[in-house]
Amino acid sequence: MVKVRHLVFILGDQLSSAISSLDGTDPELDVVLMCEVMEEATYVRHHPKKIAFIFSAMRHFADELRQRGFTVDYSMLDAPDNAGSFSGELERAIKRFDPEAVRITEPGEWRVLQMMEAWAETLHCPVDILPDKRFVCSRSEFAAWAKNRAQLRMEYFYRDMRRKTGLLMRGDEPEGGRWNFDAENRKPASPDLFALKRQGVAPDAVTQEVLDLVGRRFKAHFGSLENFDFAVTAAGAQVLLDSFVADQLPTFGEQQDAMLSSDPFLSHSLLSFYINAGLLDPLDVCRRVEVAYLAGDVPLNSAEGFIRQIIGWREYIRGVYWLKMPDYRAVNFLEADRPLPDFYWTGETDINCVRTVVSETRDHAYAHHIQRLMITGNFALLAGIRPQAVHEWYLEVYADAYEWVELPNVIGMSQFADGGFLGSKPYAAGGNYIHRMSDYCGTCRYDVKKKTGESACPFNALYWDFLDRNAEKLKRNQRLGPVYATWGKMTEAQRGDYRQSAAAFLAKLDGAVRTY
Ligand code: FAD
Ligand code: DLZ
Ligand code: SF4
Repeated sequence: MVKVRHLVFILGDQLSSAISSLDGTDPELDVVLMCEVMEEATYVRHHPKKIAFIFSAMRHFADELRQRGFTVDYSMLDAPDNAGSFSGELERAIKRFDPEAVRITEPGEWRVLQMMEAWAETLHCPVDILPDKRFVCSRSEFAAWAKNRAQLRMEYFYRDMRRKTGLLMRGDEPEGGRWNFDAENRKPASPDLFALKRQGVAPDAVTQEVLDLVGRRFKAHFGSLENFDFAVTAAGAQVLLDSFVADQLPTFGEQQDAMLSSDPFLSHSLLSFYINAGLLDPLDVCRRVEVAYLAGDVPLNSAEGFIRQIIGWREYIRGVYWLKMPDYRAVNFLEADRPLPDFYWTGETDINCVRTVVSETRDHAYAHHIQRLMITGNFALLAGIRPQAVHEWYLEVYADAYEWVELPNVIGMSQFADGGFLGSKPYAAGGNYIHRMSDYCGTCRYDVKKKTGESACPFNALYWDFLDRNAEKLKRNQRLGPVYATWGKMTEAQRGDYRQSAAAFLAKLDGAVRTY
């Protein structure tokens, strides 16, 4: 048996040469462990593109470490002695290498942290769990910020992160005299928009081998493997970042909330996969965007809007996750209990907006923020779907989904299941909003202008029914005051029509179960 100093265990979303577990490592003394395991691929049935992306990026990262002189003990999924889980693979490696200690960077998921904290005892080997330095705000710093605040609000947290990083700051003042330029960022999509072709990366031999493996082993999972063009190395992701900054960032701000049937991506970056897995560093990405702004290549509303998503929302979401877990996963403020309709898996529905987003999700393992929030999320909220079923769907279907980022976005932001801890009001909207921000309604079998009845857009009656059903819990929310006032001014007959239309629609949904 070989005796090594540290066994450095690197997980599939820690693929960064600056990851804390590699700090101070010596290829002469330390061994790196990486493993593809069934438990991680199936604890929820991830989209095949996500599995392929992670496995291929892991294999490329292992090769890069080997080129730097490291011994990398890498278990492929199909290796005959693969134990199938992080714990099993670590146990086997400890037996082979007898390390003085295991070093690992803290994971993104509570579930995995629980495993890690048990390892020192169960595997009889010291385990050093190191902070993840890829975030601007550490878990303890966020906890200190949140302490003694009755309400958390992203906007104030974001300003602190601007001050801390110096991004888009002129001394103590925000660039342009305002912290937030969202007022300029709500333009609907125009169907004649000229879209620059989106760059992708053709699969190399390593990726092709992974695609064959994933195609064979994960056939039953929701999602298509066709046309896989993800970057799988840091260098590849950097090329995509550069092309986003040159081609899409200038219009990122104005198109941020828009949805267009002919273009699933618009001016979004499609960088979350790489940032979350470690191929791009979030702060480096923001600095790159700031440089483009300072060079006069992109307007401030785009640069600020983009940077806010990363050092504002992304950091805030992660802070809330670690602050509120493990209880956060089970919250259900609105007591929503309907099962997830089958069409979230099949796409077979005549609700055109939902059908479009589900089918784009199936094809790309991606949907942009407003699609996630205002189409599939909004529908689930209005229909009263159990938040934990919605959470599981989002964790399965998106290639950027890890529980630390997905869960607060779904449970808190989209389903209001935390009663307003993360956001100040539910993101609920009727068909008018979708009609204004997209071109989905023109080809829908429902009529967005009709309020009630069988041919009316279902979002319209569901919206009012949602507010009515949850009035006891929501009517004191200040931001909902005007809509409850409007509801109160309607005649009893109008309110009855809305209730009846919603009830008829919901009756059709009931009984829809997962069958894929
Ligand atoms: P862009 O629109 O180009 O934004 C730039 C970057 O900002 C993103 O790459 C991402 O890193 C960051 N960002 C933007 N909004 C958020 C946010 N709300 N939370 C965290 N980071 C953000 N994001 C995930 O990374 N994983 C998820 O599983 C996930 N699930 C979501 C579920 C719901 C219901 C909602 C409403 C949002 C979710 N988001 C999630 C946030 C956001 O939708 C995605 O980060 C974004 O769509 C990724 O696409 P993009 O890289 O093109 O983003
Ligand atoms: C998502 C994922 C998948 C599908 N497979 C693996 C794997 O086989 N090996 C691995 O190290 N990581 C994988 N991951 C990422 C982990 O699920 C992720 O590291 C944890 O959920 C912690 O965030
Ligand atoms: Fe969606 Fe209603 Fe528009 Fe149809 S009419 S696409 S259901 S918002």
